[in-house]
Amino acid sequence: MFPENFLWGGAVAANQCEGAYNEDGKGLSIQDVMPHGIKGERTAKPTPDNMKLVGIDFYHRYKEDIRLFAEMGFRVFRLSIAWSRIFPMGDETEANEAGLAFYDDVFDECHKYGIEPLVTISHYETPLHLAEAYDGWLDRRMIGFYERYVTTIFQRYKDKVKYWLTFNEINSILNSPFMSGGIATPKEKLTDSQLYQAIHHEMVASALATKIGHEINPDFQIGCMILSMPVYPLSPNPDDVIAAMEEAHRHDMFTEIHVRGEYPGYMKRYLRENHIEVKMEAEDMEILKNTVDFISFSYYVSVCATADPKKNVRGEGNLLGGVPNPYLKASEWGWQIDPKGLRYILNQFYDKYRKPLFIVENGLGAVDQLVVGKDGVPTVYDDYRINYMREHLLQVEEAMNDGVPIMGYTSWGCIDLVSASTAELKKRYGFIYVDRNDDGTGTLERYKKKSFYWYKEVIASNGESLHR
Ligand code: BGP
Repeated sequence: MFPENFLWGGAVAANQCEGAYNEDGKGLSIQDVMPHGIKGERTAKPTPDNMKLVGIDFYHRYKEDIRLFAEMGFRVFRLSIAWSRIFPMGDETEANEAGLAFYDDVFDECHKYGIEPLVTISHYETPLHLAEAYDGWLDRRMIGFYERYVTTIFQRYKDKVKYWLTFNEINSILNSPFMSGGIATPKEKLTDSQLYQAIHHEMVASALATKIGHEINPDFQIGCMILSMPVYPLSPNPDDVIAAMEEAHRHDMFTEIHVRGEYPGYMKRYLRENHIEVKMEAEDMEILKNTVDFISFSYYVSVCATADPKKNVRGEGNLLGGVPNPYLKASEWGWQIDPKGLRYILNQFYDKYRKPLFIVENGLGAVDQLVVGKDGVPTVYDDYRINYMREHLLQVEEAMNDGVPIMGYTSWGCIDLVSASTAELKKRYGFIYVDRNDDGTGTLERYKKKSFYWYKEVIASNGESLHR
C-alpha cells in the first residue's frame, strides 16, 4: 500500500529540457559545449548539432507542460535550476534577475495546480566559465561560488520550494568528472588525489548548503542525490563478494558522509592505501556534520563485480557501468533491467542509514514510434514503458511492505528530453512525446502517450491500479 501522502510525479533537468541556452542573460554551461554527451569531444563553443541548445523548449512552453503534468495528477515535479541563468559566469557577485524571475514563474505555475517543486540545485550544468577558469570542483573557491548561488536561491524561493537536492548523482564524478564536477582537465590526466580533492570540495559544499538552507527556512527538506546501483557478486566465491562490497563502498561513501557527517573507515583506508592525498581544512569536519534530511537517488541498473580479472569486463549502463548480470535483459541502450534491484537498494539504504528515501529518477529510455491513435490524434503505444514502470513500482510497494519509508517517486524524463549520456532525443523516457528529432527537425508539439493515461490512473488510484 502506498501512503496517502506519497509524492507521485516526474523529473527533468534544466539543461536537458529548457533550451534557450543564451536567452535573458543566461551564461554558457558545460552542457552547451557537449554536443555528444559524455563520450564525445567537447567543442570550443556551442554548435548547432547540440540538441540541448533548444532542448524541448521548456523555457517557453513550461505552462503547457506543467498543465499536462497536472492532468496526470502530479503531486511533485522535480526540476533543476540552471546555475548559469542565475550566475552566468558563476563567480560574479550580482545575480541575474531575469533568471531568478523565470523560476519564480515556473514555481508559481506548479503551485497553481498544487504541485510541489523538488529542486536540484546543480544537475550537470556547472557554468562553463567555472570549468575553464577554475577547473571546476578541483578548486576550493568553488565552495564559495556555490555558497553564494545556494544562498541566493534559498532566500528567493524560501516560500515556494520546500524540497531541495544539493548535487545530482554526486557520485557520478567518479566516472564523469567534466559533466559531474565541471573539471576541465581530461579524465586520463586527472590523478586520484585531484579527483578525491574535488569530491571533498563538493561534500563540504553540499553540507554547507544544508546548513544555510536550514538557517533560512527550518522547514526545508534537504537531501543528497546518489546514483544508486546495487552491486551483486558475480558468483558466491568470497573473493567476488568482497569485490562487490568494495565496489559498493566507493559509492556508499557519498551517502555515508551526507548522513553521518564524517568519512567512513573504509574510505580512509582506500585513501591511505592508494596514497591519495586530500587537503582538508580544520573547519571542514565541522561543516560536514550538517547532515541531510533524506536520501534521494536514481535507479536504472544493477551490476555485478568479480575478483577474476578475466571476467571483469564492463558493460554499458548509466554513467557508471559494471560487469553484466547473466540473468537480466537489457534496454536498447544496453542498460540491464532489474526491478527487484530497486527493492534491494531501498532496503539497503534504509538498513544502513535509517533516513526517509525518495526515488527521484527511474524510467526506460526507448525508441518510440509516433502513430495515429484511435481518436485520430498522434500517440505512442508504449506498453514496454508501462511494463517497465509497473514492475518497478510493484517493487517499491514491496520495499514499503518491508518497512522502508519512501517519500515519493518521480519518474525520469516525464516528458521526452535530451539524454544526458548520449545527448540524443531519440532515447525517450516521457509520458509525453515531443516532436523533435536529432537532426533538429520537428514542430516541438506535445502528444500524450499511452503511458500518460496509465500513470494518471496509477496516481489517481494511489498505486492500486498496479495490481489490475
Ligand atoms: C541520470 C541523470 C539524468 C538522466 C538519466 C538518464 O544519470 O541524472 O540527467 O539523463 O540518467 O540517462 P540518459 O539521459 O543518459 O539516458
